[in-house]
Amino acid sequence: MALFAIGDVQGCADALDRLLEDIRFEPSRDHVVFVGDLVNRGPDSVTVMERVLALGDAASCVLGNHDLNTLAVAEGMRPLKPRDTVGPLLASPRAADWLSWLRQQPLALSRDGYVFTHAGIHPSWDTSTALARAQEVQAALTGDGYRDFLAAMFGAEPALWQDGLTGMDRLRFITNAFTRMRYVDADGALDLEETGPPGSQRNGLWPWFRAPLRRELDETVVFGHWSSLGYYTRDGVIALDTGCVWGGQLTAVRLAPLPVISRCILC
Ligand SMILES: [Mn+2]
Repeated sequence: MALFAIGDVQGCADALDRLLEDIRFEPSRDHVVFVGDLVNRGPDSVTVMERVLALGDAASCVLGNHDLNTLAVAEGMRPLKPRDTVGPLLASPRAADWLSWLRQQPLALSRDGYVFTHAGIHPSWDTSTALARAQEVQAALTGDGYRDFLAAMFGAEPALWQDGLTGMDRLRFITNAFTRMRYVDADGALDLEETGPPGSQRNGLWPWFRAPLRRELDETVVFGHWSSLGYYTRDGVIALDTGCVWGGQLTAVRLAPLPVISRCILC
């Protein structure tokens, strides 16, 4: 059995098909974890959802910001913007199945010495704390009040984590850390404005995985979301968003059996 992770697909169904073929993915034997943003911005989110759900138990997924946004659009909490390409997905007779499946997915999961999230693990959290925080949001998303959560999920505040945060402030910080984070300041406050590669950011900001206060983790963090960072394998992380939807590549890594091997497909 091989364990793979695949970066941000964002509706790039052709690249996904070719990459699964290229790595000789065999659902009866292998497992793949998608690091979020399965849908939106790319040409064919419908086929991506069909492919991923057809993999059944052979695939896992963590939620990205575009997946959450799609859930919010479906519930009428957000408008479909000109750059959003999930219109056909939302209009499909199968939309309810796909949206229900997305809503059941976690913000973080741990497997075989790796922890998978869309944007990362907040540098002040260890893995077990992070998984517990992710579970708080998953409970809100899968519970009866999920529409209230989706309505109040958007926003950049609070930027700073405090254990005493409650209600939507708490859930919004957790959601932003797992799905939107790139840079933090010396106190771990999220900066959700800077999107460029490391070195391009304002003074006083660090990539979350190089933050001064970062806890050392036993697990390697596998994440996506940061296309300007690209494929990156230092500092106890493996970053996988190589900008498929922007004309870059879709990347897979084989995490087990070791050693880690990466494959990319041009989009
Ligand atoms: Mn993203």
